[in-house]
Amino acid sequence: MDAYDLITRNASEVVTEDEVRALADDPEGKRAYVGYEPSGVLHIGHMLTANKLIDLQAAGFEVVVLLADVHAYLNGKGTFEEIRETAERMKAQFIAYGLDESQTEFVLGSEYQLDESYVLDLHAVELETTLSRAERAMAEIKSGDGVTVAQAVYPIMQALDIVYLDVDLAIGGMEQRKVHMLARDTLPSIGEESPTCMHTPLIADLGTGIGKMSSSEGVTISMEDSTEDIEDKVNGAFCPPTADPEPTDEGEERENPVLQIFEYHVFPRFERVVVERPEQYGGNLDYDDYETLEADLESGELHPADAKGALADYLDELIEPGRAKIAE
Ligand code: IYR
Repeated sequence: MDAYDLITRNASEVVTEDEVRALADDPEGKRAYVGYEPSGVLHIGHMLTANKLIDLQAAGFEVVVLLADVHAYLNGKGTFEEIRETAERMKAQFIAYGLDESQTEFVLGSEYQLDESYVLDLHAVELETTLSRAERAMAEIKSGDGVTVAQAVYPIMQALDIVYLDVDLAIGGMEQRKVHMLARDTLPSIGEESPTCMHTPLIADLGTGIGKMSSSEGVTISMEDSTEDIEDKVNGAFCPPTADPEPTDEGEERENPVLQIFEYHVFPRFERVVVERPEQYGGNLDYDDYETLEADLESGELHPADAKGALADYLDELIEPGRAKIAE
């Protein structure tokens, strides 16, 4: 796979393609980052952007993980002390998941976000940003009802992080896209370049395939899950024999979360995927790419129950090192 294909594989959106191509042409020394509000336990959404960071490391990028303690505080996630403690636990789980410690720079937001120059730049960008734009940027990120002033400051700080961490590429799930668009539009007003961004897909709710999987509602998978928890959750997942399920009777769009997890979590991390089956049901199936597995599910060659069994095993393998860290 060439560098551009590796850097952009499984991305939902690249802003812009030309800018990412320029980075891919000479990735050595280029810096990419993802920011996370610290939470005690990694869930499958964190793992998805982490997969992209692992791709970027393989392509030669330097990777920065921002443990966004001030952002979590502004979003009502607890006291500063609680959030900082959580950040340490989160870092250990990222390393257990596969981010190479010697190649990853972990930064706590409060290390630089309280500096005078940062705060003055923050106020300069505040002058250029309407409240309604900040509110729209936060729609998919904010917690709780209503929007606080703190939550309006949040996306502006996120934009400034790109400048202060000196990164060439900002990564986030699709829910971060409006914050990044705000950054592209407003950073030039303080003499900075519009940042290059890339967004990873959101996985649908495991049980229904509707909407996005969330840690606050529905079924999610996290590093805290036992092997049995993962088996139960995956066995209960929505998995029709197609990658493109019909909408519900109410017209809600649906995805196949089992296939999504194979595509975005399993194939990027394993060279081959073996679906074990007894000889009497045709014996094992062996895949080295996602597309063939999808085609087999659609044709009926691969039964959803067998696909789920294999998915639970591979997810368990991905989660095990983090689970062991949490238990320490
Ligand atoms: N908004 C992110 C957290 C975050 C991301 C970045 I990139 C930052 O520079 C700061 C915070 C979230 O929703 O978790």
